[in-house]
Amino acid sequence: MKYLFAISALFFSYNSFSELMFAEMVDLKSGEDLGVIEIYQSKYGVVFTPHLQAAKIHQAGLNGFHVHEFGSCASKDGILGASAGGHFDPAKTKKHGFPWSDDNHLGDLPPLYSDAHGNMKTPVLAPRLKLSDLNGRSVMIHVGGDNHADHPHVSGGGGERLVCGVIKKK
Ligand SMILES: [Cu+2]
Ligand SMILES: [Zn+2]
Repeated sequence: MKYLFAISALFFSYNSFSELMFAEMVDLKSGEDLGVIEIYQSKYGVVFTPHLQAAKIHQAGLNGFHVHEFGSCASKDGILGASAGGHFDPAKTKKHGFPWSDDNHLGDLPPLYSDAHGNMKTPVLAPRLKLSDLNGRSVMIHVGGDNHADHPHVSGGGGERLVCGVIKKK
């Protein structure tokens, strides 16, 4: 609820865009609300703007960030956030890579930057995505960075699922 005001303010600042989406992001371990990621279509692709305060995560630096296939953040088989499925991959490439290359998961995004206080505020751009791809999917933030390859570890070497939100229409 406390983010409603921020979302409305953002909506008005971006009102030249026909559509705005957002995800309310939850710490998968504690269930705590960490803020919103606001999502809009720019001329150059989809922009994800985080407004997150994740101090309890205590990790400055980059965190892997992806669109996952399903619009659920629930646990499954004892794994936090597993109901979100894998990285969104409509072309069935089964390959992890860069947000701007053509032969990998469409859901591969640039990582989100967190400062020493757990603030995530820096927007990222996904040039291949369209807003219409995102209805009913989720966004996931992982422990640690992302090397945008499947080597030496699959899916960019990202750690466990840390923060998740279902993408919704404003
Ligand atoms: Cu992910
Ligand atoms: Zn991927």
